[in-house]
Amino acid sequence: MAEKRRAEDAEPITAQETKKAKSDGTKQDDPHWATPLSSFQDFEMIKILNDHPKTKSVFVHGKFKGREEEAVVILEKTPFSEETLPIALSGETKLKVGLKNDIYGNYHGTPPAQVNGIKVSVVYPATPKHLVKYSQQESYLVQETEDDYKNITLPFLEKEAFRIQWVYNILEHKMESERIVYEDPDKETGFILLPDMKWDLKQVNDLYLIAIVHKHGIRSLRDLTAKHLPLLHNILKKGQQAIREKFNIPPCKLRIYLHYQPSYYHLHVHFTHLNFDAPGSGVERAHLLTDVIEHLEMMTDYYTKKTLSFCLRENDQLLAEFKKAGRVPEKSV
Ligand code: M7G
Repeated sequence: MAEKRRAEDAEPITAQETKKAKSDGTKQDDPHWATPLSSFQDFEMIKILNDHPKTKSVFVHGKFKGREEEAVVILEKTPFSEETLPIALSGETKLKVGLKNDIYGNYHGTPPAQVNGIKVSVVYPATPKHLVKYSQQESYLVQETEDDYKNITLPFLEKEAFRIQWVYNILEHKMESERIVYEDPDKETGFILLPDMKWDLKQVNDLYLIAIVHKHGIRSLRDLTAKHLPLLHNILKKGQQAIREKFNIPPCKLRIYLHYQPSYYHLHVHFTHLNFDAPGSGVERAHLLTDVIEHLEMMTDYYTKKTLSFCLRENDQLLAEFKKAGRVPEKSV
């Protein structure tokens, strides 16, 4: 079963299904999971994978009644916005007193539904790799040399990477085309800029967009050389411009970076609001695009040669490969 799932991950299966669904427009050609959900009526929780009180989010593993495939559901409370505050601070919000002492009071508030929404992300069908990705696990810092990349990481990625059909769907305008903020269609230096799945667009405080390059075959930071500089400059300049025009956020309020390791090995750049502590924006994973550009300007094979550090988690198969090669100390306490 595990083998079968892995093969499905590597082999994009949804392209034909999406095309089929488009060609005659009939619902029955869609896989059942292609239809958006309207509630969690048939959802059965199996397990809480992870829970973050600080970000007020929870990751849940579950199933839909009568369906074989499993799902990961992510629930997250959203930040307040200036526009909705007047509703939250109106007579429509009911208050129940918890404590009242002199000038101090604590209440449990129940605001009206329109300001009480939560952000919901669903991965369905979720593969075993998604369950690992979203589970709480111990992390270990790994230092990947040029040789480690060639001998451990690259062979692993070639057979095990997450499938990136969702990326091709965006690039081919099959999915999310109405969400595109900016597109440069050039095959070499072009990209699509659109809201990241993690952003609900309700407020700009947690703005999160991604730029996905049109060019295929650039897996990650490791593949970048000076020949990609026009592409990177283009993403930086036009991405900043588009965000200023559309969301009125100046470049000095944006954190623009690449992940290493990414989850999806088709080059993309993250644009987040500087005030937003986005997951994955720490020094062990985020590489500022401006730094990347400067390093490549100084040395074309900088990212081929550089030892790169990143965290791997306990159940991550890549960690097992590093351990097998004797490149991570066994449980260092
Ligand atoms: P990453 O660095 O490869 O991995 O970033 P991460 O998910 O571990 O950060 C990929 C980015 O693409 C993430 O920020 C995801 O939230 C985002 N993303 C993933 N999917 C499957 C989608 C999608 O279907 N649509 C959009 N718009 N964004 C996605």
